[in-house]
Amino acid sequence: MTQSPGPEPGAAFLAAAGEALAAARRIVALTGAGVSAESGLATFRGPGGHWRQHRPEDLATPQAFARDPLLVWEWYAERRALAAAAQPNPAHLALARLEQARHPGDFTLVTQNVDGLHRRAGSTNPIELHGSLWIVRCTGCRRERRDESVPLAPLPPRCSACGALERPAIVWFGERLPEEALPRAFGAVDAADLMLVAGTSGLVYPAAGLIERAVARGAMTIEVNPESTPHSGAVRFALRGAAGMVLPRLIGEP
Ligand code: BV8
Ligand code: ZN
Repeated sequence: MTQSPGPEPGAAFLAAAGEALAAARRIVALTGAGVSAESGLATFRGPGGHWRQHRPEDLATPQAFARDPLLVWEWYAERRALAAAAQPNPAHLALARLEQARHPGDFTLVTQNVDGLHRRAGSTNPIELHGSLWIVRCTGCRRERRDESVPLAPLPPRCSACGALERPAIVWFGERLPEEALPRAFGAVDAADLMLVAGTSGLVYPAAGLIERAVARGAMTIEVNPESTPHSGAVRFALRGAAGMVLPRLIGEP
């Protein structure tokens, strides 16, 4: 266990983590809501986070949607509007540049975020474990379509093919992750010699299990977070700081 002592990682500690990153052959990165915080989007569990104002079971479960689809859609419509107005920040851009500097296949980005900011920053093929704000799925015929309109109208949307209610293609609590996403993510962790974890509390499973797997395999692990998490004691480098500040420096940008 190695941790930076202060509120920001010391230069030597950051440089050592940067050297480990530069020396890695295959990298997997896992991100959470914290990497979008500097774009102005709320996290879930922190101060001002979504779960400080709403109970997850009222908004992010299939039961909540069955009970009150309009309420759930209004919450997602608001988040779509905020995400559309937000811009990728230096953390997103650093991860996109890290991918560009590597051979295809030697870098995999796995995200729990649904806001689409990694793609907008230039990451080509992020594994979106919890789905996307920009895809809607029919609850009847299961057809999925990309819809980036803001505002989305009318609410709640209905399927033009079968007339059933559409829902956000987001993974709610108690739901299975998208087929392929989890095996792809675990495959990337198993192939990686370094895992970079940024902006996640590491509390939600199975995503958090990816961190545990990398640690168990003995991979080099770097966590970037202003706060400590349940994984901070297990990773090799726990870098305390904002992702938008730490990630660009970690990849060697001034
Ligand atoms: C399933 C919907 C099975 C979305 C979300 C094992 C143990 C215990 C429980 C479980 C377990 N396995 C499964 C469970 C149950 C449950 C779970 O994990 N519960 C936990 C909370 C106890 N998991 C599930 O239900 C999953 N499904 O297991 O299905 C199954 C099998 C067969 C058949 C059917 C089913 C589904 C999980 C998906 C949940 N969906 N929300 C939405 O609208 O977005 S979870 C929600 O949390 C978000 O999606 C988010 O992506 C995710 C993770 O949160 P974070 O991204 O980490 O955000 P958080 O606010 O927590 O933390 C932010 C961090 O950023 C903080 O650490 C902060 O310090 C840091 N930060 C702040 N600023 C910055 C920063 N870092 C860097 N820079 C900054 N500037
Ligand atoms: Zn349909």
